[in-house]
Formats: sequence, structure tokens, C-alpha cells
Amino acid sequence: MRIGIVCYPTFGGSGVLATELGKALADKGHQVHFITYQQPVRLNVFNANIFYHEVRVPTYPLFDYPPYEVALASNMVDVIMNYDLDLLHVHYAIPHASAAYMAKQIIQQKIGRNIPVITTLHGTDITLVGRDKTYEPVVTFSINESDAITAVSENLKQETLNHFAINKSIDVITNFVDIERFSKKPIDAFRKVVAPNGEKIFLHASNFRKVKRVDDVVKIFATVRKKIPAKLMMVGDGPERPVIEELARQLHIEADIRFVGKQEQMEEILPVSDIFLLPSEYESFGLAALEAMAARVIVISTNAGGLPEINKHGETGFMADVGDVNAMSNFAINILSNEEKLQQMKEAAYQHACKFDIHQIIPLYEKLYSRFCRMGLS
Ligand code: GMT
Repeated sequence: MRIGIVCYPTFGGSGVLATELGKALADKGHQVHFITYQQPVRLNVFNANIFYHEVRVPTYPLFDYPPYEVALASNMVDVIMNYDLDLLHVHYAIPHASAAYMAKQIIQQKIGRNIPVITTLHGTDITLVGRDKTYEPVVTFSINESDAITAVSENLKQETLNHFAINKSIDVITNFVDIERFSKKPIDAFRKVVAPNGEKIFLHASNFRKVKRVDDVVKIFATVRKKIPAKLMMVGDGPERPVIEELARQLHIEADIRFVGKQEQMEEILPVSDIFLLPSEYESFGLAALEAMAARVIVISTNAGGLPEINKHGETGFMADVGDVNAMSNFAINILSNEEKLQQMKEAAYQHACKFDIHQIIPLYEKLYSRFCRMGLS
């Protein structure tokens, strides 16, 4: 099949997922066309089946707000026509679903063809931004106009149905992880650099937005560190970073925290860690936590949104209510004090992650595509 994938090219979970999906489809022989404004960060391989089309937004003094959605829709039309795409798969509703609707109408008018549009909802497009009155009518309309809708968790499906007037069914196709890639052996030399005296290693990775409650990560670490020698690696970057760097200084624990910025090679960083902290206000799924579990790292998270669908309390990690820093700290102290149980839970985290292996999930997308393909799956 010839598939157009539209996504955000950044480190965010939706872009990561869309890129990994495109790479896996290309490996299976499909022709995949990424349409976005920058080369997606995880698109770091050469594959003859992968094409990347950069959306440029010409500026003009009149444009206080350059019209990305218009440029994107025009680019979609161009790629659909010139590469004879079978379908468009857009990730994150805003503005990708509405741009796809526009492209669909143009193709219909130009050549009388119906180009199927599949919209995958990822989280904040529904739970945060999409719900805002400014966007809601367009989001509802363009989701309903999609030929198929998927959500990355049962929780996100319910959130969508609860907050938008959706008149179509929503398929849940969960996020996935490439187990083979993430279950590499830890690099001892790397572990020694981070924790030279054999300290336990905590990890957090996110876009450091408010919804991630990164200050709770630092507070949990500060509490645990009083009892257990430990280090914390903070991967990623975003608006809350200066605030939490300051918090770390106030708590006098800055020497034990490394802010390593945005990283592409998560499969090398994750395996040296013991505990992944994700105290988010909300996660539709928590792809970063799943990648950690695949690397045999246990997860201490909140029980918000779709997190209970991947983190099994007492088995693959622990969960507490949003903001319950004490509970999350105590879970960490207890498990780090019991090496045998820690190792058992690491293995259980890995085993559970295997249920979300890429090889199990890609066929679900292919099956969905085949419902719309002109000549069946090819
Ligand atoms: O977590 C973010 O803020 C990034 C966001 C995105 O759209 O890139 O992530 C969302 O999509 C991920 C992939 O499906 C999910 O794993 C994340 O849980 C979800 N984030 C939220 O719901 C806050």
C-alpha cells in the first residue's frame, strides 16, 4: 500500500509513535510518505520505501499567523496525486484531521476519488487542547468526517466519547514498543558514569510540560535520596525545566540530578535505570513508560488516564493518586530495599511490555487500512 503519514516531527509521543509505525510499515514493504514540517526525530534510518515531504509555509508581512494548515492540506493533495496514495493516516487531531478533510474534498473535486482518512487520537488533542472552545467545533467535525478513528487506549476512547459528539465508532489500537530494540543489555560504563558508587538510578523522560508534574519527580527523588543513595536522570526539555532546576537547587540535591536534554537513543539510556517516574496529571497511554518497561525498568506513576492499562500495580511497578508524592516515594523506598523483589518486578515489567510488542500491533493497523484500500492489502 501507499500510505501518507501526517504527524508532529518532535520528541512527543504522538510523533514518535507515528514515525515508528511508518518505519515498521516500510519494513513490511509498504510505501510510506511522511508529510510534516521537519524531519521526524525518530526517522533516522534509510529505507527505500520511506519518503519525507517537508511542508514549507511561505511567509508574507500580512501573516501574523502563517497558515500551516493550508500549506499542509496543499502538500497532502500534491503527495496524494503524485504518488497515488491509497490513504492518509493522520496522528493528533489538531490541525491534522481538519487539513486532511480539506485535502479529501479537493481530491474528490479534482479527480473524483475518495481518499480514505484515518485519524489517530493521542491524548492532549482530546483532553487538553481539543476541548478548548476555540478548537472544539473543528475537532469534532473533522474527527466525525474521518473514515476511521482510532484511540491509543480505552481511556482515551472514553474521554473522546464523553467530551465530543462523535457519531462514529472508535477503534482502540494501543501504542506499541519494539521489544527487541529496547531490551538491550545495560552498558556498564554508562551506568558507572551516572552512578559511580553503585547508587540506584531514577529516570524521567518527557516534554517537561505542566501536565507531567515534573516537580513531583524532583520531590519524590528528594525524599527517597534521604534514605537510599540514588541518582536521577532527567531526559527531555520544555517549559518547566527552569522551575525544577531551581527546585533541585533549593532542595540541595542538584549534584545528584543530571539534566541530559532531548535524547534520541532512549534504548541505551533506559536499561541502566531502576525506576521510571511518571507522576503525570494525565496520560492517555504513557508511551515513555512502556519503553521503560521494555528495558526492564519498573514504573512508579500516577493512576491517571490510561496508565493503569500499562502499569500493573504491585506487578510491573506502582501507582498512586495524582499529587500523592508520599505514596510514590514510599513505594520507591520499599522496593529499592528489597533487591530480590526489585529484580522480579523488572522481569514482570518486561514480560508485560511484550504484550505491546510492535509485531503484535502493526497487523492491527494493516487490517484497518485494508478496509479502505482500493485493491485490498497489497
Ligand atoms: O505527552 C505529551 O505531552 C505528548 C503527547 C503527544 O501528543 O505527543 O503524548 C500523548 O500521546 C502519546 C502517544 O500516543 C501518549 O503516550 C501520551 O500519554 C499522550 N500524552 C498525554 O496524554 C498527556
